[in-house]
Amino acid sequence: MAHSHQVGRESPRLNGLENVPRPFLIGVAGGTASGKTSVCAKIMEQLGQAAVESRSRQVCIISQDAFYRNLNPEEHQRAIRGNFNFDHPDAFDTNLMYKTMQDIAANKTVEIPTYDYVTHKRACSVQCREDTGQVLYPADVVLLEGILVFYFPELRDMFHMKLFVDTDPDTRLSRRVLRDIKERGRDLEKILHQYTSLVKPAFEEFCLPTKKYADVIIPRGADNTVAIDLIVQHIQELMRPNRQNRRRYNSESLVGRPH
Ligand code: UZR
Ligand code: MG
Repeated sequence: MAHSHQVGRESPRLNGLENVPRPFLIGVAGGTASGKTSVCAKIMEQLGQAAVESRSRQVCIISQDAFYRNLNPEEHQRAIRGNFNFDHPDAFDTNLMYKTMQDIAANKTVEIPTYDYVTHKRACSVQCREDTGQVLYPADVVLLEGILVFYFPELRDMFHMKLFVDTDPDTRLSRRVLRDIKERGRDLEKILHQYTSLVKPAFEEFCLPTKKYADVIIPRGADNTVAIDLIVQHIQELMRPNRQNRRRYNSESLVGRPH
């Protein structure tokens, strides 16, 4: 991947208040159906009530699933049979994901592709101007959630806060079964085959080892209201105007903007 100069660069620690950037980038990783999306939704909901001046109150969530790459015909056939490994790092368009996150970090407006789990296809190419893609305007806080958001070093190093949602595997499998039947048009046999042959081994090989990069590990996912409250309070505290250490922030920081 390009921009290799970024490899190995430590992201700012939580107590690095002297440089609170805008947007504040939060990575949320964890196994399939661990509750990443729900944790992000709760953080977003609670930050909406932040004591931040209303014009600058903006939080958005991006899913790594939006960056699944387009498959060739042979891969697509395998996907239909449930034999394509969507839990492997190679399943993603990492360059597009990284480029998009860099643009977001530079406060540019970006287009996020829409992915369709039923057809295993991107519903909208990045170039297309149809309504299916999501246009993302510069925001104060951007959450990127996905199974492998801490796997790629260049991406991992961009986050100012890293969360790992750590939910019991049995709970995840049962949620996954229900969700795949209801929302992703799968049958039980295929789901279980895919889970044992691809999803679980890939989780253990690629996702679980990235837990060590997390700043905060959230047991039980979205049920853990105490952890979510603490994280939200911390983000609010970092971004609150008129804080004692505000003078230490640079002019581009979130709290340093005129209001
Ligand atoms: P979350 N996935 C699909 O089921 N179909 C696709 O076309 C693309 C991805 C699944 C993928 C992974 N695995 O486990 C999951 N499979 O989406 C990640 N098989 O999504 O983090 O919401 O569980
Ligand atoms: Mg999800």
